[in-house]
Amino acid sequence: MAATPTVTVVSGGVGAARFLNGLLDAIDPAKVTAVVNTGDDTQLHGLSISPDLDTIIYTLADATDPERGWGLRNETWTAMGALERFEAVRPEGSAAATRWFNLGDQDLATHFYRTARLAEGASLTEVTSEIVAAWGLGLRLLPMTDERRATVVTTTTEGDVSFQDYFVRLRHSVPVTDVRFEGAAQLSDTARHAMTSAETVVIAPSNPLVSIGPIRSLDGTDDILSARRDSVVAVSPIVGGAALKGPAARMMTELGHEASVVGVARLYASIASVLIVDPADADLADAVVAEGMRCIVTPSIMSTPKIARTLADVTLAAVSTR
Ligand code: FO1
Repeated sequence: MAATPTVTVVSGGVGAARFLNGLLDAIDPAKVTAVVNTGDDTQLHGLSISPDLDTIIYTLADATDPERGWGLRNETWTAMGALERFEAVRPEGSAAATRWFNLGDQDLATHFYRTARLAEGASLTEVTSEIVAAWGLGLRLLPMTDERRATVVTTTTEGDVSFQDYFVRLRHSVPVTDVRFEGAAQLSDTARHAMTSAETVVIAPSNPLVSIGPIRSLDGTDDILSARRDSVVAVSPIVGGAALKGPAARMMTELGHEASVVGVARLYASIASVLIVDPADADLADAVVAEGMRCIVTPSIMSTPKIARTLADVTLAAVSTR
C-alpha cells in the first residue's frame, strides 16, 4: 500500500470547506494542508475577520450553520442588536456600529482571539494554527499570506468596494467590471512550501476569480503550480453553467470569461493538468480536453458526505503522485 500522498488544497470558502470535509473522510488529516484565501478579510469594530479561514474551520468542526454556510449554528446576535442605538448617533462616514456584516455572539470570540493575538505580534499563520487546534482539527490550515492582501471589486454602481461590501452589503447584486488585489503580493513561506512539497495539489471548487484568484495573485503561486501542473488537479466550481453557491458564474461572465467548465479550463489550464467536472457537463468534456486539460466526470455536487468523499477519492486518483 503506497503511503498516503500529502495533499495541499488551494482553497476559498464554502465550496472548499465542503470539499475538505470529504477529503478528511478519505485520507489522514495529518496529510492535508489547505492554503486559504484571505482577500475577503476585513476590519470591522476594530476586529480582524478572516471569513474563508473561519468558514473552513467551522465547517470541518461540524459547528457551522447549515443554512448560511458561514458562522456558527445556534448563534445569537445580541451584541449586534445592541449596536443599533449607536447607529443613530454615529457621525457621517464612520464605520463604527456597522451592522450589515452580521457577527454572531459566539463568532465574536474567534475575532476577539485572532485580533488580540495579532496585536501581540503573532502572525496570521500562527494564530490560525492556534484556532485550528482549539477546534481539534487534524489538518494544517494556512492563510495564503501574513500580509494584508485585499480583493477590490469595481462595481458599476459604487466604483471600487471591498469584497465584503460587494458580497454582503451589496448582496453581490451589482455588475462587476474589474477585480484586483491590493497590498503586498507576499505568498507566505509556509504556503509556498505547502504548494511545492505536497505530492498532490488540488484547486478546490471555489470561485476562480475572487477565491482562487487572490492566491494566484501572490508572487510565485502560478510559477509553482505551472511547474508541477502534472500533479495539480482542479475541481470545477461551475456545474451546468451555474455556481453551486455565490456569484462565480455571473462574475465570470461580467469579467469576460465563459461561465462554464470550458471557461474554468481556460483559467486553469496553465496551472493544472486535470479538471474534474460534474456529469451535468459530460457533454463539454471534449471541449475541456481541447483547452489542454484531462477531464474526469464525477458527481461534484457535495450534497451528502458520501458524494464529497467519493469526489475527494476521484480527485486524488486523477493525478500521479511524483
Ligand atoms: N455572508 C453574508 O452573506 N452575510 C453576512 O452577514 C456574513 C457575515 C459573516 C461573518 C463572519 C464570517 O466569517 C463570514 C460572514 N459571511 C457573511 C460570509 C462571508 O461574506 C464570506 O466571505 C463569503 O461566504 C464568501 O466566502
